[in-house]
Amino acid sequence: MAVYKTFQPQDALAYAVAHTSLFEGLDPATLSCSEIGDGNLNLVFKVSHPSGTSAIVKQALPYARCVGESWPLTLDRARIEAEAMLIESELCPALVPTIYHYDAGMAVTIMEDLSDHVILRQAMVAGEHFPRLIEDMARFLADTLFFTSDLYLDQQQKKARVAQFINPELCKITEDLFFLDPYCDHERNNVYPGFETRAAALWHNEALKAEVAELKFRFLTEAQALLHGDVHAGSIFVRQDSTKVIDAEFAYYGPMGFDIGSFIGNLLLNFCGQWGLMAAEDQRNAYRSGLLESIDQLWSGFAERFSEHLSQSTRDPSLNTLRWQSRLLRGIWQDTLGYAGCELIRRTVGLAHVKDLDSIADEQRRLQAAEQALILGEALVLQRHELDNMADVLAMLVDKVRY
Ligand code: SR1
Ligand code: MG
Repeated sequence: MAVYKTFQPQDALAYAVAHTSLFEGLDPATLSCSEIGDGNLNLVFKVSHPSGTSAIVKQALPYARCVGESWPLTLDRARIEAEAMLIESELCPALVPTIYHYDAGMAVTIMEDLSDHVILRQAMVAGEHFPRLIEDMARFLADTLFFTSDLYLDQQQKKARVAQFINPELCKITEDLFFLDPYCDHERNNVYPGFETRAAALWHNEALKAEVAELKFRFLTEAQALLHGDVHAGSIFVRQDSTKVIDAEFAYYGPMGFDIGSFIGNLLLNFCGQWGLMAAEDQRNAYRSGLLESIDQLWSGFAERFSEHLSQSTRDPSLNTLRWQSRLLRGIWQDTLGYAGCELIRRTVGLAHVKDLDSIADEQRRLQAAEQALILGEALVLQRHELDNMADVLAMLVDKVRY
């Protein structure tokens, strides 16, 4: 196994030339490479030739990039990411970038360059719409969650997979950032000036903290399926006719509703952010209605496809009972709402913010949008057992949110 060293652009270029056939026959002097990463954890290099041939070289750093060397982080996340993406691409080949090569020792993955796509977060901040996104994400979630679970895998194979994806350090980040920090006066928190009193109200909301404890315990203990583990709007590339899910380094065996809820939470963060992002009221209302329709379609698309898998592909005869399967789906629904609520809260007052709120120029509007995110987050966590269907959720939402 190669000995790890942190890449400079010239190292990434030489590595891509040596480990893929993409640049064969091209003069290396005509290739260029630059570091283009703006994520929280890794280095991302783009190697390209003027003819258009290109690749991404992603390398994990031995620490969290957004904090620095004071936050050491395992390089094993590069292996986990590549192996999870390989499983996802077997299940949903069109929805994951092609992996050309990976090397656990160097913590490097070389993959398809998606420069003809844009990051969903940027596009949604700009109020753009992608017609394939919701159907593609419903499929990605239903297929990856069903086919990596005990519903489909042989029980020995499932247990080997759980071991393969033991991911303690990345899980610890989620356990802390989602379920601990926002509910106490943690030094990692990032609270807008003028929002301190509102944020502090979370620390003393005992009913909310009890529900968050329940959701955290499920995150810690429910090895239902191989999760992507970080399905936020920065982990999805979009084009009008294509969707690609990237960045699976948080993958582990956890509760299915975590992935679905993370994605819905990000649609709702954009919904809240549009209060301060889109100035024209009519246009804003139409865009926000579209987002709510998308959330509705996402859940119904997921539930329909997952139910088809349940009825057609459940392999364990003891799990093949309609009565229990509808109970399972009900549990996934309640988890989905709860984790969506946690995502709204942690992105508003925790360490890792989102541009949907942060880029609102008008300070008062930004605080109002943040307030909406907290109100919705709290309601989803607290009311997830009473909200029976998406119509109930949307009615609650319209009631609580400022138009
Ligand atoms: C220190 S990592 C902060 C966040 O970035 C990742 O994408 C995850 O969402 C994590 O919570
Ligand atoms: Mg990421």
